Amino acid sequence: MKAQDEGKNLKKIVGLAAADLVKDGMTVGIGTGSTAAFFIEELGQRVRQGLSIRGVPTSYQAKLMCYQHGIPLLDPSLVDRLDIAIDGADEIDYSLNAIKGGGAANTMEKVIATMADEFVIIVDHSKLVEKLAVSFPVPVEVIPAALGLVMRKVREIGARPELRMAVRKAGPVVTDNGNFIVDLYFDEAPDVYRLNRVLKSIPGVVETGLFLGMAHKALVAWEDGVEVMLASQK
Ligand code: ABF
Repeated sequence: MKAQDEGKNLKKIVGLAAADLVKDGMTVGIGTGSTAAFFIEELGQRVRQGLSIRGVPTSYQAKLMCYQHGIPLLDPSLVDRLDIAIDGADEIDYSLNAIKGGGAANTMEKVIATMADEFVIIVDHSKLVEKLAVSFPVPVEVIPAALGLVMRKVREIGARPELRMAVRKAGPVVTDNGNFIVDLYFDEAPDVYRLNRVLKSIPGVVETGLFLGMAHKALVAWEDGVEVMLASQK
C-alpha cells in the first residue's frame, strides 16, 4: 500500500474509533481536518441509524461537512458546555500537549475543546513527537492590523514568523474570524508553556495553536490498531 493510502487508512481507522466514544443524547464538539472528516462521516452514518446527538462545529468547514452528513448542529455561541469534543492535531507529544491550527481553525477549536467535559484528540502515529514545534510550526491567529507588531515581537523571542498564504499565493489565509495566521518556526524546541504565555501577552494575538494540558485522551492509529493514551498517564 502506498504511504499516502496507508496514512489515509490510519486516519479512517481512528475516525471510526472516535465515533464509538459518542453516546446517545450527547452534545459533541466536532473538529476540523481530514482525520476529523472520517469521524464526521461515521457519525453521520450512526445518526442515520438513529443516534441522537447535537454537534457543535469548530469551523465553517466542519459545519459544512456536518450538514452534508445530516448531523444536527447547534451554533457554538448558544452552548457553554459539551459532553465531548473530538478533533485532530498537527502534532501531539507523550504528555498529550498538541499543536493545532494547520487548518487555521485553532481559535474555535480551543473554545470547543475548553467547553468539553472530555477533549479527545484523534491522530495517526505520524503526529506523535517527542518535542513539539521542532518539525511543525506553531500557528498563531493575529488580527490583521497587529501583524507588524506581532512579527516584531515574535522575532524578539527567537521565532521565525511566516504569514500563512493561501493556495497559489493569492493572498494571506483569512480565518473564519477574519484574521491572519502567522506560523512560528524555531531552530530548536521551545519551552511551549513559556512560549504560550508570551504569545498570549502580545496585543493583537487572538489565540495560539498550543493546546497544553487540555486533552483528556488521544486515540493514535498504528498499523496494528488504535492506541488509547490518557493524560493521567503523564
Ligand atoms: C485540525 O486538524 C487542526 O487543528 C489540525 O491542524 C488539523 C489536522 O489535520 P489532519 O487531520 O488533516 O492532519 O484539528
